[in-house]
Amino acid sequence: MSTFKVSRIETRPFDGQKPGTSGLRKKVKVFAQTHYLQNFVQATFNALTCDKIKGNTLVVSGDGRYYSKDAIQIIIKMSAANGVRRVWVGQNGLLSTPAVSAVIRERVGTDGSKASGAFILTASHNPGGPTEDFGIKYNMENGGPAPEGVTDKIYENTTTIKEYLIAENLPDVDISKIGSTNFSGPEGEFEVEVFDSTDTYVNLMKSIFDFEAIKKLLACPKFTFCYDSLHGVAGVYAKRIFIEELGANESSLLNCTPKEDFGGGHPDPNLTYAKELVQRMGLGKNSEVEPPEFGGAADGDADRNMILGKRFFVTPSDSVAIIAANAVEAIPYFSDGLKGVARSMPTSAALDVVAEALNLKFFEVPTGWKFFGNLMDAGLCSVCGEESFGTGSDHVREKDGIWAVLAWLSILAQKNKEKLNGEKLVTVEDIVRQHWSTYGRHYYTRYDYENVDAGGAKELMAHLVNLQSDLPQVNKIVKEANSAVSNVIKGDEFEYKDSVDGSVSKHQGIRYFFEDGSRLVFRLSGTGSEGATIRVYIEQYEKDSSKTGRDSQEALKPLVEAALRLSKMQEFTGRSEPTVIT
Ligand code: VG1
Ligand code: CO
Repeated sequence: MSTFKVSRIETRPFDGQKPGTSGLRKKVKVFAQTHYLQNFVQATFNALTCDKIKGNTLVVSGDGRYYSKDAIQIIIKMSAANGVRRVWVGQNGLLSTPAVSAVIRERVGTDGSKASGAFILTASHNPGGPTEDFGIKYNMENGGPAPEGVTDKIYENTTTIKEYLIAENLPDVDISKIGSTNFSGPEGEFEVEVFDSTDTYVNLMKSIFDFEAIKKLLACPKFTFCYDSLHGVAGVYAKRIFIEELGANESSLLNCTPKEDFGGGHPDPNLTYAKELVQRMGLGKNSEVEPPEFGGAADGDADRNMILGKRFFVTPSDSVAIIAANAVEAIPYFSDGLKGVARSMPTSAALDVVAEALNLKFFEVPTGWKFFGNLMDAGLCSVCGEESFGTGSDHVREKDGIWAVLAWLSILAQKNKEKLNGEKLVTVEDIVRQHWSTYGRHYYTRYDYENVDAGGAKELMAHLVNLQSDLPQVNKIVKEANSAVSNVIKGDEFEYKDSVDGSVSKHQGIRYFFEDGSRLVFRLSGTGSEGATIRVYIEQYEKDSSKTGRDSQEALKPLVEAALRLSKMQEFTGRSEPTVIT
C-alpha cells in the first residue's frame, strides 16, 4: 500500500468563484489556471462541517467533458489530504447528474459505507472542449445540490482562501478499471473505488417503472423510438436501459458515445441544438422518411430531457403537467398517489391547473433544482419540473433526463395496453391534445439573448423594475406594441420563502401579470460563463378547447411584441433577434 504525505499549498483568492444556478461554470482555460480548481474545492471542504468530510465517502464524477480527467485526479488528492476516507468514481469518471444523486442515496459499499456528498464535474448543457466550458458543483447527503446557505459560504471562503491541502505524492488512479486502490496517509487508510456507472441507477429505474410494460410497447412494430444523447453521458445509460434492458433496436440511438467535446455540438436538448433528432422526428425541413412515434434527447449531464412525438414537440411545461396527471395510473412508484407537485417560477401554469383539478399540494420555487430538495425531503412533493427541459421526482434530488423518457414511455404503454395488436396507437400528440382539451392550454415560449453585454443586461433589468411603479405607463407601452394584448394588472420581483426552512431568496425574476392570465417574466441566467444571458418567458392561457390548436408562436406574437417593447430589448442589448427560441 503506497503512503502519501499532506502538503499545504499557499494560494491567493481568485475573483468570481461564485456558484450560479447550478455550480461554478467557467471556460476550461480559467479552470486550468494554477490553483483555480484547488481553491474552489478547498473552499467547499471548508464550508462543510468536519463530520461531512473526515472519515467519510465522497463521489467524484461527471459528464466526461474535457478537463474532467485532470480534475478528478486533483480532487482525489485533495480529498485524501482533507481526511476523506473513500472516494467513489464512476468508471472513466462518468456519472450522469441524476445517477450521482442516486449513488449518494442508494449505493452501499462492500463495508456498508454510504456517501456523504459528491463533486459533480459538468457544465451541463454548455459546450465542452479545450476552448469551451468546464464546471463543478457540490451535492449534499440527500443527493441534492448544495442549498444557497452552503454555496454562499463556499463563495465567501473563495474570497479569503490562503492555502489548500493536497496529497501531492499520491499516484494517479486508473479510473478506467473497476476496482479499489488503497493508500495510507497521516490519518489512516484512504481508498479510491472505481465502480460501474450504471448499476445503481438502472436498479433504481427498475424499482420505479414497469419495465415489462415498456418492453412490450417497444416490441410493438408500430411503435418506433429514437433517443439522442448529443454525445453526453446519457449515452452510457441509454445503451444499458433502452437497448439491453428494454430491447430497443441499436439504430434507435443517436450520438450515444460520450465525447469530451460533445462532438463539437451544443449538448442542449431543444429544437435548436438537437438538430439530428429534430430532423428524424419530422420537425426539420424536407423530412422524407416516416418519423418514429417517439423521440427523446438529453443534455451533457443527462438531467435535461426533450420529449417529441411524430412531427410534434411537447413543451417541458406541458410535459411535467401531463406526467403529473398520469403518474398514478401509469407509474408503479406513484401508485399510492402524489404527495404534491412543484414547478419553477417561470414554468407555465399548466401544472397548477392539474394540481387544482386533482387536489394536490402545489409549490412555486425559484429557478434551479436546489429549491425542490427541501420540499421533497419534507415529503411535500413527488413530481416537479422546470420550463428549461428539466423534469423529475423524489426518487432522487436532481432532475432526471432518462427518468422523464421512461415516464413518457410508461404513459404511452398504459394508454396503449389494449391497442398493441390493433390498428392505431395512441400517440404523443393525442395525449397532449387530450390534455389541452381537459385542462386548457398554456401557450408558452422562451426567448434567450445569449452572451449580451453584462452592463446592458443589468440596465435592462433595472429599467423593468422601475417601470413597475407606473402601471398606466406600462399599459400605454404594451398597447402601443400591440393593441390585442390585455391589461397589465400587476408587476413584481419574485421573492421566495422556503416553507420548510424559512430561508428567503430575493431577486428571482421580474414578472408582469395580465388581466387575462397571461404573464411575462424576465430573468438573467445564472449558468453562463461569459457576458450575460437574458431570458424572456412568455405565457398565455387558453381555456376554450376550440382554440387550443393554434401555432404557439403565432398565438403569442402580440405578447412577444409587448415584451420586447417593455424591456427596450434592442436599445439595451443591440439585438434585434434572440439567440434561441424554445
Ligand atoms: C438554467 C435553467 C434552469 C436550470 C439550470 C441548470 O439556469 O433556466 O431552469 O435549473 O439551467 O440546468 P439559468 O440560470 O441559466 O436560467 V443544467 O441542466 O444546466 O444543470
Ligand atoms: Co444538465
